[in-house]
Amino acid sequence: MDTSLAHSTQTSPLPVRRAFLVSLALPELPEAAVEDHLDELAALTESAGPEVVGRAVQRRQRPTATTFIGRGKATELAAEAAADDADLIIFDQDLSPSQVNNLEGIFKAQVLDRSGLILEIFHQRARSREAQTQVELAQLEYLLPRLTGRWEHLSRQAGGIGVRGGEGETQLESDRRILRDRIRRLKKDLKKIERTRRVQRRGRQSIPTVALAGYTNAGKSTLFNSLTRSDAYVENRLFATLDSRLRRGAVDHNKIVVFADTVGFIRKLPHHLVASFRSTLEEVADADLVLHVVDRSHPQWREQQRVGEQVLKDLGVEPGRILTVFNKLDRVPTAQGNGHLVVSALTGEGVDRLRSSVAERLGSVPGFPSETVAAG
Ligand SMILES: Nc1nc2c(ncn2[C@@H]2O[C@H](COP(=O)(O)OP(=O)(O)OP(=O)(O)O)[C@@H](O)[C@H]2O)c(=O)[nH]1
Ligand SMILES: [Mg+2]
Repeated sequence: MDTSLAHSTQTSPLPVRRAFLVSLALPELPEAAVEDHLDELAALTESAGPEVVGRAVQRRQRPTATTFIGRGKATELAAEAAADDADLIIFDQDLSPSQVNNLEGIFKAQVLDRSGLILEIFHQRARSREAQTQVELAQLEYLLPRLTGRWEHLSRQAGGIGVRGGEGETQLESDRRILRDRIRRLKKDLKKIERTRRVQRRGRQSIPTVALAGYTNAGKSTLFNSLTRSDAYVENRLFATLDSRLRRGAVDHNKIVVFADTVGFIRKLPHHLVASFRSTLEEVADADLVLHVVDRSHPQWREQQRVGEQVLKDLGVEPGRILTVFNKLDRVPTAQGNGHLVVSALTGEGVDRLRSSVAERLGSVPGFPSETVAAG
């Protein structure tokens, strides 16, 4: 079975995968929230490449241990998905390895859960060595408990290092050992990368850092470009940015700061990813000021703002270091800022006022320098 989810390109004419989305709605979740979350799952799916051809919701008191949504419902949805010609079934919740196995048996198609999908997107987007190492680590940690006899060629994939241990070590045991060795190696590599990053951070200690953080697709990179007059990658897809990117910019009276563009947040970010992206997220945790960018035009902006606030809290960023910025005001011109800063990163409206607010907030940071920075 081909498991690649990436968009087919001219050089590799793979057909676009056809995805059928399934969500289990527990009684406490309101109807509207279920649909909103499925909308987000659809956006995630399309960000990974596949086309969404159908979606279904199952309401239950609680999931079942074997098939998550119940065997009867699974059988019914398998027929629906087959009628839609779906070759990929994506669940909005996380599944246990045995649930995935059982569901693949019923659907006769690849089954992916929410964490698996997000990991796939990160895998596609990772460019720098740091991001690639972080994503591979998260993927392997996710894969380890899911190894069943199905991944029989792992030792060959690992390039022959997978010589079986001793007499009687099964293929599965040797595969697990290969994974564990690789995980150990990646963790060591990451430690090294983290150390380098810390040294670099210490080197620029005299210049305050302003990190842009917030929900994925909120417009962080667009705002970063506007603030630093640069050209970071912007795209209307989830998780366009994985690497933090640093650049100097002037905020007021030629006072300069380092702006940091960072990876986006999302509801229920897989914990393996959070753990392995620690060094990237340290850019946010250590910043003198965090601009929490919220897409005010998004129907779920309130929930996205809450998620952002929670992640920032988990990272140890105190409210006193956060400046909330409502973005995309060009799309909701009547929206009220309620005391927050409102901008349009796209048109540049409000960005000058934002610069002054940043300068004001940083006024008390020791050594806030006043240097001339070349424009352009
Ligand atoms: N209308 C409008 N669109 C905007 C604005 N700011 C950003 N966008 C669009 O929103 C989409 C996402 O922008 P990005 O800057 O890539 O968002 P991001 O927060 O960096 O996203 P990730 O890196 O994926 O987390 C792009 O299509 C932008 O053009 C804005 O002020 N108004
Ligand atoms: Mg971005």
